[in-house]
Amino acid sequence: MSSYKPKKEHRFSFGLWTTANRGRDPFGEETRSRLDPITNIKELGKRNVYGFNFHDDDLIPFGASLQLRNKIIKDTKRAMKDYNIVCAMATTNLFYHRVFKDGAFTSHDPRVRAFALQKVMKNMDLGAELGASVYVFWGGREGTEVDASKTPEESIKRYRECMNYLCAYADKNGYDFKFAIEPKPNEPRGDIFLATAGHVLAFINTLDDPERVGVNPEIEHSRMAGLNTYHDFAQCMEAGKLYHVDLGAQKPNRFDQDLRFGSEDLKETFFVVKLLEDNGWAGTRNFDEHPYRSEDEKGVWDFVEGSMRTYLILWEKVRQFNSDKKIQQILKDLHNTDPRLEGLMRRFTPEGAKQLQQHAFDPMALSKKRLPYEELDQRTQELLMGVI
Ligand code: GLT
Ligand code: MN
Ligand code: MN
Repeated sequence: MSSYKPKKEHRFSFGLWTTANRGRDPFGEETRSRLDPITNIKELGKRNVYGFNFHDDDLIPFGASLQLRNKIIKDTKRAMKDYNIVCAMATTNLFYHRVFKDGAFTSHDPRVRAFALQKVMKNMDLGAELGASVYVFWGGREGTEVDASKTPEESIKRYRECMNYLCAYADKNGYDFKFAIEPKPNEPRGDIFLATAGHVLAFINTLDDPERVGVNPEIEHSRMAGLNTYHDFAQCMEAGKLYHVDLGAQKPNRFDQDLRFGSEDLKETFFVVKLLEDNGWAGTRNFDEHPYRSEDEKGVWDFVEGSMRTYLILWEKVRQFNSDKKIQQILKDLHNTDPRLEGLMRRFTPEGAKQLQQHAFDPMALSKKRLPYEELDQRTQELLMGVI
């Protein structure tokens, strides 16, 4: 571990769109040349990346002939075998083509919604063929700029109808991948429906098959909403709904920056890694981020290697945190126990409630317990800064 070299067993993965990102932004053209998907898969495999993710259009150009489609699928399978890399996750591009300019699942036009379903079903077939274990739904265009144009209630109903339809389709075909809905507050739409992990968690419970569906939280998207990513990921996990993760970095409350993992928010990122590793995360350690626009083609691979290296360093820091005597002693002292009161609180009984109502508390004495958070946080900081 101490060499911080990625291995296949670390289960790192990247979206093909991350490395193939050409640096285009709303104010400027591409700064890098096209990276074809087969070379992309090979280069990732060579660097001990375990898996790749793809949108239908990342692999097979929109509107490609059947002949071209079949050739690309054949080449993809060959590259996967030769470079020992799996297809970890599949998803659908329901945001790029102008047909989706006012949404896919939440478009007013039933023909657009039907086209979106057709596009998803087609790519689900391919995802299953390539062995993906997760299918992601990121509704980037599902939103509004003009609130008079759509009611959120109606849009959410349409969203639900499509998700129910696709769950049934996967079921009927015996596809065992999990579905993971990815929240984002805004960008490209002014406001996107299912804006945060909390929205998605609530939505899932209203679906016909809530078991199949979970959340794909993304560090950058939580931070765009000014939220604590660690808490977002943890609530999904506690609910048994963390089905996939998108790792990257982001300055809070700004445009979607998609920065390299760990480059902006080290302490929060450390706690995300700690959450995943302490709880035996079995999914992929997946990066969804972009190389800087100022990078050239070589820099793309520096970005890939840097992301994995940072993860492995933070993982090492997690081990150090978990075995640091001072930190562990502070944590132990914080967690005092009171078996009698804990027993009374575990479950309501009329008898227990009576006892609790009669219990004599001394709030002033309780408030005197020391909470040495200055020391705890300083120690954590020093550990992260590498001086202990
Ligand atoms: C897009 C978006 C990501 C999503 C991808 C899946 S595509 O780049 O910014 O957060 O995860 O559709
Ligand atoms: Mn994103
Ligand atoms: Mn993402």
